[in-house]
Amino acid sequence: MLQVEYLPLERAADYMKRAGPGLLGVLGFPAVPAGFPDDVATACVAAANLRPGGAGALCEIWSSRDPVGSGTEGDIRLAIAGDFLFGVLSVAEGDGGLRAAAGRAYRDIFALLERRGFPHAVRFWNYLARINEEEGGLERYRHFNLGRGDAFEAAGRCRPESIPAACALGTEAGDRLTVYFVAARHAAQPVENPRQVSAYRYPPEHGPHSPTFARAVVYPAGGAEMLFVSGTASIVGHETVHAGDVVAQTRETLANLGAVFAEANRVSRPGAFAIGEASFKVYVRHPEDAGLVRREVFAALGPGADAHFLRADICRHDLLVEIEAIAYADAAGGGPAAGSP
Ligand code: 3EB
Repeated sequence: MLQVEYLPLERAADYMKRAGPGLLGVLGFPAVPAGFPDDVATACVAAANLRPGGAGALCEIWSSRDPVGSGTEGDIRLAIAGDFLFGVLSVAEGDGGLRAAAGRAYRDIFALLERRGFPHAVRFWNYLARINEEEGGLERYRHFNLGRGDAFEAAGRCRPESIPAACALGTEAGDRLTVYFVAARHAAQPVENPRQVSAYRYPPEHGPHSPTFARAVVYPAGGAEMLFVSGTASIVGHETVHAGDVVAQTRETLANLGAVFAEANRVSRPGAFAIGEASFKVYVRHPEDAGLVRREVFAALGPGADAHFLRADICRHDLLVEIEAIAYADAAGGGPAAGSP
């Protein structure tokens, strides 16, 4: 079993001490606390924390109650615990450009997963600079899709049942491609959204290679399943809806999340995943929209929702907001208690 916690920087260092040897990885938006042990996989992602009234970073901390082994292979920092392999890679794009960098990154990751015996990709997070800028007549997100697609095809990973959950966001600085991921020993169950065309079947108007991700993935770990929900946006069918209206986009996104949770419960078991008990990262394109987005999110998910807000570019220029989620199955005992590593 994996746990994830989202904490402001000033609380993350404390949490890290309590997590002790069970720590797998730490992501900092945009910074991680000093003093992490060397064997913990970390990366900083240039996305500002939109916590109201507070500057400071948001830290995403992955831990496990299972014994953790860690290592480095090439550009990949990895940690293994129980059924799961957690990995982080952050590379300069280099002269070959984004398509080549994405292709290399994913080929290296897939080779690692096969070698280490965790062949099932569950969830990828992708962060790249200037995601909506054009290079050579093609948007950089679309270059990224080409490179990622090259690697999925080379690895024979394009069957719908082996496509992982994912997100792809634009960062504020640098020319680095940062990818972190969860892979597993056993196959996961992909979940699609009946309100949306599967992303891997988007028509060519959205780019020369469709994005390789499932709307969500359920990892079937006995009575302790986890649900990884991909970045979810204001898309119905395959088209953006409510261009220019951040409130309507947020509501549509929440409706899509509701549909994904319903579908996850249909493919696993009734009531397994409760949206109100999930954890969320909310990406907002324009920082001045953060207040409106917060209001909609807490109105829909409840005032106590575990939702964290970051400034990032979304992978279509007309999308203003994107939300991802993680949930634990509501098994006997209710999953891990908040704050206990
Ligand atoms: C969408 O639904 C919005 O390229 O990995 C969401 C989640 C989006 C993942 C990806 C893109 C990705 O198409 C964008």
